[in-house]
Amino acid sequence: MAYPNLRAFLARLESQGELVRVRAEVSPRLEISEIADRCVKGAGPALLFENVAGSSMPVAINLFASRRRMLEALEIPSYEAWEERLDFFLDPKPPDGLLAKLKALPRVTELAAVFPKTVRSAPCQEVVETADAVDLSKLPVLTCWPQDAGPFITMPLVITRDAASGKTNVGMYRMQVYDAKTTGMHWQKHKDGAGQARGYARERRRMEVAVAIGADPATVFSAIAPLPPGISELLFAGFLRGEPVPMVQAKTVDLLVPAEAEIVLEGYVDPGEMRSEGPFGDHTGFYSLEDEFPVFHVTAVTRRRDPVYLTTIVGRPPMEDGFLGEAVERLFLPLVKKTIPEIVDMRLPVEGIFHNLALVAIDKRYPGHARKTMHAIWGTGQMMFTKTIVVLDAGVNLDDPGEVVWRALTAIDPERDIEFVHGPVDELDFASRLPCFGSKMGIDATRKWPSEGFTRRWPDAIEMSEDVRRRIDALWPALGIATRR
Ligand SMILES: Cc1cc2nc3c(=O)[nH]c(=O)nc-3n(C[C@H](O)[C@H](O)[C@H](O)COP(=O)(O)O)c2cc1C
Ligand SMILES: [Mn+2]
Repeated sequence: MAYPNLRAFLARLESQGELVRVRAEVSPRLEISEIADRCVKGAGPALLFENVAGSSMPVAINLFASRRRMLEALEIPSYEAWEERLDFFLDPKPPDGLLAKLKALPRVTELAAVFPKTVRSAPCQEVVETADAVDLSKLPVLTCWPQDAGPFITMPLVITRDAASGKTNVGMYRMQVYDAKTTGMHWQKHKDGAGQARGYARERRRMEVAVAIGADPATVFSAIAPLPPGISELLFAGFLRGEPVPMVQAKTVDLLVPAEAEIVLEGYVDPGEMRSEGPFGDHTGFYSLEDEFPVFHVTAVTRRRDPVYLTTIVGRPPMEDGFLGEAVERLFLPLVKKTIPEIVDMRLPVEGIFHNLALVAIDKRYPGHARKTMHAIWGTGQMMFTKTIVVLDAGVNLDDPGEVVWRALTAIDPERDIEFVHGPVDELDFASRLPCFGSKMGIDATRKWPSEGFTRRWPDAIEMSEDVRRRIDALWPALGIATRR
């Protein structure tokens, strides 16, 4: 059974001792950040702040801030189990025999369940505020870091519709609160929300936007999933849930919003209007400096009677978004492997903040294969931003940074094995010579072949022989030697 909403997930975490309710009064200005940061860095619990200065709404944070809670949110026992489940759909083999056919049946009906369904009345519309009643200062929006330009809504599900195709997009783009009725809209130019806004700009039309804050965890997660444009996040959420996401018609804009959301902001973005956004303490661990971004005018707020405000903070890793990022990496790896089949494993170490470093292990089959892999990654969706790609031979444990450094650096002749390319880089990259455009580096750390011009002999890595190892294993207790490992 999928979580119907955010509060069901909170209840699950609480029943497992994974949630702490904070009753002391704290300020949404920096104080919640400091507590949440200590918690995530110290492998602490999810937090529900019940007494937030200046607001009657409780604040939920760090709900996804551990691997265990992330798996709980997605309702999968492990990332390996997910890969098996996905394989069934990506590589459907006709089941052999009646028993196998019957076993496959529930999985096939799972597919029918993914389409969002529309409902008529919804908890997210228990209270409807329009005109003068719209007041964003009632929300306990966090000011996250000392140099931030103001409070930022950090976990919004921004819902928009493509002017041409009519397809809905859901993306998580932070929103700086400017005043009671306006916010920034930080969709970066490579993202689907920005792409759809360009469509409205061409037609010189206002773009209706709805923003859900706090929903069932799979729906929240779907907003960060790097799906190709036109592939529905809500369909993906339905697939994750094994149940459709119930949607309801928004009150003042022609968009469907998650019926079980805590809070929904309705309004519009005028494609021509830009305003200074930031600085914002970002997931790079540095402040993203101010820049021009679109403005979101909020014309209505609908909400539950007693909404929970869901948020997160980003900053110097590890942070909550590192665990969300790991889930993206693990959930999408089976799909990446389908398009770049030589990839055996891939890791984006958390300090590499998603786009700075990808470690890739391949099953090398032909000369230049490592370089082909790099270019395939640079040509695939949001992986185009990857600043450094290290390609290694299969068999390396990518979870062990020591092993990766040893393997990669012994295998390279830098001038020969490093490839520089120019192209789009992440908008948050502050070191590139131009915003959004710079260079990227691929390191071919695979063993070099004669067919690649390497004619010297390549030595074996040192391993003790198995029979000696077994003999010493048997002898070990009698030797009276203590080692730490
Ligand atoms: C906590 C959090 C905050 C994010 N903030 C932004 C943001 O402000 N702007 C942005 O373009 N992407 C942001 N992202 C990343 C996008 O949500 C992500 O790239 C997503 O795939 C975009 O959806 P889209 O492909 O439909 O555009 C954020 C991700 C997380 C986890
Ligand atoms: Mn999208």
